[in-house]
Amino acid sequence: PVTKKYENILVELPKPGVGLITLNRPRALNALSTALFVELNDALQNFDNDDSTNAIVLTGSEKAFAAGADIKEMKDLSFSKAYNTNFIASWSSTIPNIRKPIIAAVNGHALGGGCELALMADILYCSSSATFGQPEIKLGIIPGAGGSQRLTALIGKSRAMELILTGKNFSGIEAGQWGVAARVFDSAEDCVQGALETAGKIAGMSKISVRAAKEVVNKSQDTSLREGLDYERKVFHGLFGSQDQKIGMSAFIEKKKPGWSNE
Ligand code: CO8
Repeated sequence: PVTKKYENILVELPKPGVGLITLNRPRALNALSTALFVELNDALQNFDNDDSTNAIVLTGSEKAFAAGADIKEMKDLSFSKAYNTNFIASWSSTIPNIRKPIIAAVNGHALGGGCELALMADILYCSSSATFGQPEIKLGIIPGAGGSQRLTALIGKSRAMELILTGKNFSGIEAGQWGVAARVFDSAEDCVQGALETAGKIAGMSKISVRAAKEVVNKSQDTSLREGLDYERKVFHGLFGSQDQKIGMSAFIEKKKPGWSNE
């Protein structure tokens, strides 16, 4: 079942079509241990394979979304072990391959790997009191799960350099101003509710067009404009082979609510 019991995360189905994953290692401020990531990836893959789920919300607690990779676990790691086991790669390669939309609802600390995890989501919501940052430099390392790439693409080189070279944090309000967060809420509760509402709206769309939309927007992140436009048009053409295109357009003309077939 998608809502199986885990040690470090909670998994729920709070409304039709919406999966909710709550990081739940409160004593370590949701530090991302290997065990936590194995569970998170398992839960995400289960939702991705589940016919009744169409969108996923990922959140933490009011105090911490996640305070980074588990420093206690990394402290004695050697270069050869990190290199030979490709440390972090398997943790952070699952999320970008999840095909259903993931909305991160970020409250409290989202630091290091926690910030990077939030940046892997498709839509990021936060509360004004959230604290983002890439403090790795203070530990003698650098971001290792996309912070130097995704954050730089979002906020520009100069701001990203300043943050990554000094390890200073940025606020939820700045995240909104800089385009890191799509929406900024006054409280943690509103943030999670807002994310669930948006996920509910997405869950009411055709699964096929939701998948296609996520795929083409993501394509824009690592391709040229020309290739991206060609890709978008191919996928757009392909959707005229779906039943849901006929259902959606007929429902509009007949002024009815579409009853998607997801085919
Ligand atoms: N790892 C392990 N334990 C942690 C971590 C962490 N990242 N963060 C907090 N904890 C633990 C503390 O050790 C403490 O445990 P204990 O009670 O046993 O001493 C408990 O959580 C509570 O923490 P604090 O007492 O420090 O709580 P405060 O409210 O005083 O401070 C802070 C909160 C500011 C968030 C502080 O805990 C802090 O600075 N944490 C570390 C933040 C950090 O440096 N994060 C980056 C880690 S490196 C990293 O993420 C590399 C990225 C690799 C990619 C990851 C894959 C996605």
